[in-house]
Amino acid sequence: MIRSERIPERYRIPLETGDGGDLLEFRYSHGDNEKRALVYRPAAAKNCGERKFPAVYLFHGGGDSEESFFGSPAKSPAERTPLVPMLDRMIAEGILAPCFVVTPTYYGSDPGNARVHAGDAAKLTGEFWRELNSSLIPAVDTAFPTVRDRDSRAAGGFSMGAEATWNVLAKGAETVRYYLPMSGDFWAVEVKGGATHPSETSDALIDGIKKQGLGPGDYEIFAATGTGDIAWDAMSAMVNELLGRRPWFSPSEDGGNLSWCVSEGWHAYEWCWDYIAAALPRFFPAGK
Ligand code: FER
Repeated sequence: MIRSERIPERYRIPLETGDGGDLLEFRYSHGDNEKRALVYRPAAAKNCGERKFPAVYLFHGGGDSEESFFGSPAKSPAERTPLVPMLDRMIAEGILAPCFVVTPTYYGSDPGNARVHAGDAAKLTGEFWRELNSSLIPAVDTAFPTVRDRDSRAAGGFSMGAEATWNVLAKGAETVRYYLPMSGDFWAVEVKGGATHPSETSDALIDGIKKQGLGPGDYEIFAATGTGDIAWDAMSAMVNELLGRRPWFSPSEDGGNLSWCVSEGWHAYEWCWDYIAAALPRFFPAGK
């Protein structure tokens, strides 16, 4: 177990305009849906010649939107979340490799679009890996200088976005090596099945991994939540079960593929900054 640490206050302070990355609006199609995502482009990716960068995909929580992780690009940096300043500073300080961070939505773009959550959103989070792999990743790789390789991609999410993340690993992991589920378990068996059916939930994840022909060296997970989080019971039961499922999962402390990071936090993006700051440099250390 890794004890989560709060981000330093300086990570919340925007860099001087022009020194950091940009927050861009990005449009792509998925079937009949015209979709919108936000994209953080690291400063190093402007006029970068042939250089290519890793990409991190982050999925929002139930009822939220593609703007939940970053805030609106229409607002001033001071009115947004700390995520852009934090990424800028971690990259500038040589902690994190310059990388793109993409925040899509698993909700459709139709006008009557209901932002359902919890059990109703699980139909969407269970399927989003298809859109990620067939539409979003190809669109990002076409529009931006990203490395076209699963070793240079991470997928993570908060709450129902964590549910979407576990589904990418279980069903569509050919595109992604690194996983960052935050405050959410895998609802393969039922809602909060990590608590009610930890063994069957773990079986579903491992069966999915096996079906894809992947081995334990092909994926790495940084799972995180807080002891005061509504996902604590379900996620801790599930992760503790997974930690004993050798060889498919084993603790990173033993050189394995699963890190379990615990804070004192609750169910809010405010605690995700800490988890993201801890996880991303493990996936994409500076100088790699
Ligand atoms: C969880 C606890 C809560 C979880 C999701 C939620 C996927 C989401 C609740 C909501 O959208 O209202 O363990 O895991």
